[in-house]
Amino acid sequence: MTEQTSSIRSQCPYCGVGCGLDLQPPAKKGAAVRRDAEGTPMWSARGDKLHPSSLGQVCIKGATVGETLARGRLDQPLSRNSLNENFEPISWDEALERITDQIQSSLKSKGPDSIAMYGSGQFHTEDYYIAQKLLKGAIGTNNFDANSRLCMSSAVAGYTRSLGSDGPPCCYEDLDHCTLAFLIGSNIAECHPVLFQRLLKRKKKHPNSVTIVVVDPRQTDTAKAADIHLAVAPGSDLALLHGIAHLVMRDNGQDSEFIDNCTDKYDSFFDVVARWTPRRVALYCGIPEKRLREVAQLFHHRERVLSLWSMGVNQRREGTAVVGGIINLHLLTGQIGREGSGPFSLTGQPNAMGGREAGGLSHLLPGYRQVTNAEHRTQIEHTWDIPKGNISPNPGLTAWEQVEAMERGELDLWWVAATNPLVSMPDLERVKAAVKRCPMVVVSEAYADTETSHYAHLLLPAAQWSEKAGTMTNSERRVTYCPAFRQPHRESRPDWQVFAEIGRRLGFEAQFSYESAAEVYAEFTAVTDKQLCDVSGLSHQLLAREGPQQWPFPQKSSPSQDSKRLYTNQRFQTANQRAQFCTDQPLGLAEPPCETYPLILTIGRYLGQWHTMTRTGKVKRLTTMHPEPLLEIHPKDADQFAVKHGELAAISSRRGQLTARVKVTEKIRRSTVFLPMHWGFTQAQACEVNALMHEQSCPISKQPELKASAVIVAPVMSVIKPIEQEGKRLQAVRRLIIPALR
Ligand SMILES: Nc1nc2c(c(=O)[nH]1)N[C@H]1C(S)=C(S)[C@@H](COP(=O)(O)OP(=O)(O)OC[C@H]3O[C@@H](n4cnc5c(=O)[nH]c(N)nc54)[C@H](O)[C@@H]3O)O[C@H]1N2
Ligand SMILES: Nc1nc2c(c(=O)[nH]1)N[C@H]1C(S)=C(S)[C@@H](COP(=O)(O)OP(=O)(O)OC[C@H]3O[C@@H](n4cnc5c(=O)[nH]c(N)nc54)[C@H](O)[C@@H]3O)O[C@H]1N2
Ligand code: SF4
Ligand SMILES: [Mo]
Repeated sequence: MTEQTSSIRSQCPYCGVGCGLDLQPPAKKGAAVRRDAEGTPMWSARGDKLHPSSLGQVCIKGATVGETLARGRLDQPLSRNSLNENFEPISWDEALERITDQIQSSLKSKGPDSIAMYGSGQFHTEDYYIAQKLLKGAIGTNNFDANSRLCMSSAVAGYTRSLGSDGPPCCYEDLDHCTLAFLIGSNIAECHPVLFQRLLKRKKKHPNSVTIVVVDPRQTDTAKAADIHLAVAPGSDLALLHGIAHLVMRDNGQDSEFIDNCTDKYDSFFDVVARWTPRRVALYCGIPEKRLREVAQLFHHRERVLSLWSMGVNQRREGTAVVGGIINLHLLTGQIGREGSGPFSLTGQPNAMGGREAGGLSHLLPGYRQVTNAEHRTQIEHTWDIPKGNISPNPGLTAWEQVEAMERGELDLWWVAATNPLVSMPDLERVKAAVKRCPMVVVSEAYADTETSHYAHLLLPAAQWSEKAGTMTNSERRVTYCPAFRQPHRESRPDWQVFAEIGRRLGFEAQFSYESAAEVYAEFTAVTDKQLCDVSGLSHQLLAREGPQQWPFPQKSSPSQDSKRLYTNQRFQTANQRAQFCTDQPLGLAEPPCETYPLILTIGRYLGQWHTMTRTGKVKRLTTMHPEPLLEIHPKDADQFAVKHGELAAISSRRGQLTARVKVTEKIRRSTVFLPMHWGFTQAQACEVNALMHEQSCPISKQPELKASAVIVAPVMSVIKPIEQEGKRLQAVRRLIIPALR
């Protein structure tokens, strides 16, 4: 393609709000060419006023995306035989032949389950669709999983258990109509900023129109805007939700008609909740009973309750149960499928939603189908024109199970694409040891020198967003067409094209011959026909012409149709169309605090950084905003553990230790400490937080508890330099850690 010279519209490639961007080419008639820090002509971004999800708004990450696109990229395929050697350039043809040979020999010697791919919510839907078709259809293993396993899988499992299917029922407009916004385990001020601004604007204009409740162990910027902040103990949310239900029932606030007509298992739910009396809940969660009662009153009396959640809920070993606890409250009060109300998961990545639709987890097939369902497998085998029985009936390895399989020496080929697991997976030392056992690790990456590249044998340069056409679905089920408007960097190629080429080389010529991403999308949309996530009426052409559309969007739909909310008829996706109450008992944390590790470390995000910093780490404005990771600790804990504001502390868990600078703050509850996730081992300010975290996960969603592990904090003996000069010194300083308490 040639570089576009006029402005174009696309979806922001960062968070799941999925804002519309209006992108301007480097040079406009008569104006100077804009350049990035390396002097490369640079596109600039502003909010797209016509995008219905964001109405012209953007945050600082979206606004600076143009600065990240060309810098520090991976130029060409690189290869080496062992991790001790340096990489050598290799042609695409040789690289693809190497992968094909490995697949064929593994198929012969160990079978299809010795091959696995780990993809990403930052794929376009087209990349996702071809990736899982390659693994599940051509290779014959369901070992395709994505980083959504670390992110949204508890929401997926929770919706499915309660409502019969995945699919967030709400839309952003509900933020303008709700009278109670109940935010639990979500820091939208930093992580979904455009939605936060929308809510805040309304609150400022009509302070009495909406009450905001925030449940978070930290007083985040989100919590600062709340009418009530419940600073719960980490891992106590399910008891809190049961406690709210208990009080609503005690006051006769349940919607009996809705419960009778539209739900099952209310009696068992009643039995579980009956035990969670207000005093017991207040003690368990570490909050004042009065506050709990106030929140229950709001749930009872407010007409339109909107619950919003993200990682504080999903990343828990009882994540699915907590999601069930949230949905329970909406079933109890009949608050679902109506304007301004419902349970609404905020998706993390820009296209994790599209991934779920395209079969992008190891238990899924396209169109919200399941690999364990024989009818679903037959339908997909028919579409793909592959022999009956080719798709395995067993769920494939999830993200962490892929690591365990490498540990046992069972994987021959691990293909990582559009994710950086050597930063983002739990228990990193274990991950490193496991990956070293895998004979062939392929990493498809847009940028050079990511942490995961250090563990690769083969590096494939990926054309990224802006360089390839595709679609993405945001948190409110809205699909946006993202056109290619820049030349792919050097030898980089779109991920889907690479996956399709492997499919053809494996002998599936007809199944993987596509002229364009539009053709891939057409095949995908057709298989969603009559499914809940029906997008069979969409195409690249329609989206480019009519703009972003929400699903369901069946064939012959009109772009002006109303797909704002699911379940408006109060019929659900279960076999008897009734929603199910969940009856789980709270379990608490997998690794509770103890005498040796008396504090709970929680990990989250900063407003100006994105995950492992491969993109946002290249923007000066953003790195200036957050020069280094800071350990947040309550003054009384700082005192007890003898660490001081501005100095370095050693943080240790059962799995490892690291150092970080201390920020003493009353904005975190006692016995909880916080670190950001962003700084991997290649960063000057390296802080490998996930070396401390454990892998214990929810048995239903298989999502690891990335939000909590037990740690101890101790001072570090060293000369403290000002932050700017510190740089790589942090690493040297590690050796000086005094692990014991003063
Ligand atoms: N700036 C920025 N924005 C992002 C991202 C980014 O990297 N940077 N990433 C995107 C992605 S993929 C995701 S998944 C989302 C994540 O979005 P969020 O989930 O909002 O972000 P986190 O900071 O991971 O965690 C949210 C909050 O959970 C709280 N928490 C910890 N433990 C508990 C608990 O036991 N109970 C409760 N109730 N709360 C708890 C933490 O204190 C934290 O404030 O953000 C998206 N947006
Ligand atoms: N302790 C703890 N751990 C966490 C979390 C937490 O809250 N706490 N959050 C978890 C969550 S929710 C998430 S989503 C993960 C995120 O963790 P990751 O997915 O590991 O983080 P990213 O930095 O977004 O990685 C995406 C990679 O894809 C590359 N890339 C960008 N575009 C393309 C493309 O088009 N093609 C290819 N092939 N590559 C591309 C980027 O350069 C980058 O290296 O972290 C998880 N880990
Ligand atoms: S809120 Fe999310 S989608 Fe919107 S501009 Fe910011 S990062 Fe992009
Ligand atoms: Mo995420």
